[in-house]
Amino acid sequence: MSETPVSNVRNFVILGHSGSGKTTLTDAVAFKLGLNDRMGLVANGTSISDTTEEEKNRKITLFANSFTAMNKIGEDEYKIVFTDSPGFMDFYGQILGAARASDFALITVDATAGVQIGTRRAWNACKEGGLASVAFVITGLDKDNADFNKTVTAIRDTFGMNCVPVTAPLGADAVANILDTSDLPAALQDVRNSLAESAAETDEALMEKYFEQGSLDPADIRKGLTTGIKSGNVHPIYSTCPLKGVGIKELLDSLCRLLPPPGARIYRDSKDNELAPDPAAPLVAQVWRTAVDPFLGQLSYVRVISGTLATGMSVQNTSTDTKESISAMLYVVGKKQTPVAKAGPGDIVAIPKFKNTKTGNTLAAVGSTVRMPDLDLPPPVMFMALEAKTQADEDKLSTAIHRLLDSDPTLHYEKQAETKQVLLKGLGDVHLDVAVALMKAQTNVSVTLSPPKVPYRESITAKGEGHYRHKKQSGGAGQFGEVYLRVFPRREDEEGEWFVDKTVGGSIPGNFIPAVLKGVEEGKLAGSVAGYPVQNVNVEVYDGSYHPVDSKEIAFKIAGMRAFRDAMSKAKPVLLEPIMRLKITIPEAFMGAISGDMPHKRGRVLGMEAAEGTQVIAAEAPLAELFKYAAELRSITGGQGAFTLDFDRYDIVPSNVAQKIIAEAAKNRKDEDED
Ligand SMILES: Nc1nc2c(ncn2[C@@H]2O[C@H](COP(=O)(O)OP(=O)(O)OP(=O)(O)O)[C@@H](O)[C@H]2O)c(=O)[nH]1
Ligand SMILES: [Mg+2]
Repeated sequence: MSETPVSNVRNFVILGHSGSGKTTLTDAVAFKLGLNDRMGLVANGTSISDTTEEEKNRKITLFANSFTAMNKIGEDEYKIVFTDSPGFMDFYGQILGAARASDFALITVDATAGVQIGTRRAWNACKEGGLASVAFVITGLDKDNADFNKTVTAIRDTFGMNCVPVTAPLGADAVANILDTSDLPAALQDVRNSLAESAAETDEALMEKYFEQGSLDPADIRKGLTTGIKSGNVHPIYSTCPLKGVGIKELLDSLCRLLPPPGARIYRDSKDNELAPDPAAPLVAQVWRTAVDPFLGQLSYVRVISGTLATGMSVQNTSTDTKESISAMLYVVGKKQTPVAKAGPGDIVAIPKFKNTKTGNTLAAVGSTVRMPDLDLPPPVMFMALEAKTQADEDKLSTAIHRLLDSDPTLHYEKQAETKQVLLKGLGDVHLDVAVALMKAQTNVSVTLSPPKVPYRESITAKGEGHYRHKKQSGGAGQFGEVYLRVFPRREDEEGEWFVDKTVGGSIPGNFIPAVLKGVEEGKLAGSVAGYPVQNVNVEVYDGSYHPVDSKEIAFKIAGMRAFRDAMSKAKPVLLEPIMRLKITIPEAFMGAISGDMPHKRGRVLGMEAAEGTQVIAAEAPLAELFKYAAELRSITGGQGAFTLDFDRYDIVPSNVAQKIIAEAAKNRKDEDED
């Protein structure tokens, strides 16, 4: 591929609701630009973007893929760098990575479905990700019930009147470029007028001209639109039928003419310094996705922001402060890999075999300390307990998990000390299912997922006194220790020691107090209601007795533990459970269903707020009821809902629920004893 000046590079990401035709558009663009001989199709598994088994089986995109090809317009050559992204919320991490790597976004809108929640989410991802230039692509215009005008109206109603069609359907199988078509049908004249108006609004001189002439010529309209698109004040709308390849060349040519090259989007480093899109500047590039290729192993997708990457050079990973070498750079199209010698601003290349580089890391010139801001990834909302199927799987589990986590920073892994379980956390049930499938494919490790145990706690609601006298006479040396103590509730924010020695007159000699403390600590860990750790208690040891010969540490430890358990049982003990805060974003129509569902989860709605056509419900509910919420929300809303989950506090488990947990714990203890 010839070297293209940065001003002729167009780098965009395709975002949108799931099933709105992003991948079909990607395939149509790739085919039009000559990346393959036949157009790939999602439906029959030949798409150039949905290439993994997981994607082919599910017929949805799970990973963002970038492609590079040339577009010729007359004598001019443009380099098109385009990235397909998933629509499914579980893979939002991929969407954010792709948005970071792109200069502008195309948001697909299906001509039969109109603006959907994924459309708004894509818009928000652009706003939050610093992508000012956004265009809409209407897809599926060949479908029954497709309605171009209605879809344009929906886009304008939602995202503003400055969304204006630049191409429009012309009969069944053609698209007209509104600016360039000389004999525009009367029905599209109005559309052209609104284009002229939008262009005029971007510049005072143009506005004056527009008022004087009553219109603007195409060159002026183009100039105005480019200014407006760059600043995010104008959003072009394109018409396409990706499946039939209609409107694709018109789209591409218009993107080359109207949309901004690298540099219009201003990238700043973590210290807020602007980075110049200059191939001669010091290198700054960011890894926005890590894949595991079956043949090449780890493959890092890198966007060059400033400077030039070249095969063979060394770079500094300024995030991990290590050096890496660029052994090769590739353009990947399905199984086909084309080596690339140089990559400049706006380019995206896949680099194999990095040693210490993960998604989000910055690559810079050796000796540099420049870092790009981290990706602002969503916290996990779905937790499952993970278990290796066999010992052989267990042995390789840690490798498998590391490989997985390195490639997907929205996946998390946690060894829960309290429940002794290993938790896999992610953005939804499909996310975790795919992770399990990837572990099998990448490392041949089989695991099962099951609902995790809840890390319950125990506490007390009243004062209680406890006593234990430990006396053991076995042959020669005996054991003796006696402890009196009281427990009382401790506030979450209380300061000062929770364990206090209030004995007087040496009833328990000072050197045995640490042993009593150890016993109480063990008692706290072991719990008294259902075997869960005790929190928020104060303990005062106030009396006891000892024996000059038989008293020893072990005796006071046992006495401390038993006295604590005795006191707990008299202090109205309770079981505590984690309460989570939810922020649920849904279309208005599901308000009733979602808020009505909360009481069934022992939860409650705390508030509601309208936000750009969607509703945000703030609620709280116990963690125990939320393990399947990602899947439930999807089934209630048909995939139109999203939520976040944050730990809020521990709260008392209602007694009817607690009974069951206590009975379950007693049964488990019995089973363990019998084993
Ligand atoms: N009739 C018709 N069908 C289309 C068109 N574009 C896409 N489709 C079909 O719609 C379905 C979904 O298309 P995709 O391209 O996979 O949609 P996507 O946005 O990539 O979906 P996700 O990756 O799941 O987010 C496929 O079966 C396509 O064949 C179109 O222009 N016309
Ligand atoms: Mg797709």
